[in-house]
Parts: sequence; structure tokens; C-alpha cells
Amino acid sequence: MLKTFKSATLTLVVCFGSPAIHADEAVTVAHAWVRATAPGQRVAGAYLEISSAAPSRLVAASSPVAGSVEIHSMRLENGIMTMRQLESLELPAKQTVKLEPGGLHIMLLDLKSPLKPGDKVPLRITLQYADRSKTVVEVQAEVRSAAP
Ligand SMILES: [Cu+2]
Repeated sequence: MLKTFKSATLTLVVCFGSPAIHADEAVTVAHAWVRATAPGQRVAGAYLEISSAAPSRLVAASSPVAGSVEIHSMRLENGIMTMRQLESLELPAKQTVKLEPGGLHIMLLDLKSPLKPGDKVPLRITLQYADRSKTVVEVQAEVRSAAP
């Protein structure tokens, strides 16, 4: 099943597993963007807002432009911005969780080529529900030099 919403943000929702159980448990992803890379930079932060109708966890992300993708948190520790990899990110039901600069983000690592403003980066995000079933959400994130 493939649904396309055409707006400022392009969102593709692909459902795997048990549609009978999760048909009404929609996932919404909005404002997905990736920061453009500086020359020689091989990593980039990806940001978006995500909301799940049912309680779930963001457990994985991937992109064809990156060798690997991690979920990161960022916080100020002793005056230094420190990033930490998260195994998963809790998504309480019907709450919008914001991944944004200076906070939670998706980290694209080992980039295969530079990311220029205006490029579109496909992001594939995997959510896991309490019963361990999974949903994969595909998003086209726009590359930008600054937050929208
Ligand atoms: Cu990071």
C-alpha cells in the first residue's frame, strides 16, 4: 500500500505486517529536511516532526545517500554540545515529537556524495509498536542550508 501526500513535505507511507491491526494507526511525518554539507563533510543531520496514532518507538532509519544512519540526541554538557546515539526513540501516542537542530536528530553518516540545497534525500524510518510489529515510513527530505 502506497500513499502520497503532495505538499511542502512529500510523505510516503508503506505498511508492512498486519494492516488489520494497524490500519487505523497512522504515522505522520512533516517538515523533513537535511542540512546541506560543507565541502569535505561526510555527515549530515536530518530533522523532522513525527506523530504516531498508537504508542510506538522509532527504532531505525536508513537512506540510500548514507552508509549508515543513526538516531541521535544532543545536549549541552559542560559547555560542549555532545551527541549520543539512541537505540530507539519513544513516540507517545498522538504526540508530535520534533527532531530539530540542537536536539534529537537523525544522523546520516558516511555520505556517498555532497548534499546541496534543493536536493531531495529519501529517508526510510522504521517504527515498532508494543506488539513488536513494525511500520516503515518513507519520506523525501529537502536539503537546506538552514532550518526552514
Ligand atoms: Cu548526530
